[in-house]
Amino acid sequence: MPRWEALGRVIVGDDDPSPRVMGIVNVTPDSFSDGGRHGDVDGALRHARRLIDEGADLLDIGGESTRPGAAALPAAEEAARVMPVIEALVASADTPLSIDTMKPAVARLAVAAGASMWNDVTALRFADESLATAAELGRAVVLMHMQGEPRTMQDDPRYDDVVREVAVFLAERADVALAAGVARDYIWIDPGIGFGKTAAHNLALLRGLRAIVALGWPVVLGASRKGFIRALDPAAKDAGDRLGASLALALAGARAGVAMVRVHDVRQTVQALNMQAAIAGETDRG
Ligand code: HH2
Repeated sequence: MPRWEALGRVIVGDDDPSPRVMGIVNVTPDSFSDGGRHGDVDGALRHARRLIDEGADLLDIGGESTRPGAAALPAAEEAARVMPVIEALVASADTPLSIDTMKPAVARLAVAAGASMWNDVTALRFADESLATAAELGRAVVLMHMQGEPRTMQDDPRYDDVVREVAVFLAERADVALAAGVARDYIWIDPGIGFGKTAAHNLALLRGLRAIVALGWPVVLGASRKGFIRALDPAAKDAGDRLGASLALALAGARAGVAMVRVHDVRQTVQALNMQAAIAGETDRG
């Protein structure tokens, strides 16, 4: 297993088998109710600080929604949303930051301001210069699987064997990143729950998660509040109603050996992971 430290914290490579918790901070106009750009930045900062207090090991800052049907956003506008938040957090907190963007220009600005990780849902396929930029930036990079593109990915996703196809894709993208000059210790993979997948595909991937972990790269699992939870609980129309399933998903990820879970509900996730670890006797935290 690789080893990765960010801002002096060991994120991968220590003895703790529990996954690290990545808290989600969305800086999109509709993500904080007070509206307006300034309100968004203040709201995002308040939210980020709360997630740090709740025990987030890393924060994932995103300015572009990847929800099915979401409109594309120019890089300058995306940067204008996320950069004030990143700059303020770098100046005031010592929690490592990840930039959730598919655009190399935004990743470049975020890393220059102090971000430790580039989380790219396109696995460095969005722009011709993505691979070279990741190598040049010399930071951790998350390579996520997605079938199709965000606008249309949920139209009719198809696989013969979703676990095998996602594993082959991720192994290939990790090799491509290595060949482009990204350091071995910086490569992360992510099965991309909900990205061009039906509920059955997502469940098959969760069942087969050990095969993704067995590829040997640290795995991020992002399943928190995802839409497929409605396949089990159609009444959970509101994403905030999906906490129970989100915790079950994080615990399943931990049992399969993922290195990080990307979640909205940091406090509850930390509590659930600590309890599972205490029961397993992995920790004296209990
Ligand atoms: N999911 C979303 C965004 N970024 N990154 C990784 N690595 N893995 C994921 O599963 C992942 C991700 C989903 O984004 P969106 O639907 O915009 O909502 P939110 O950011 O609130 O999760």
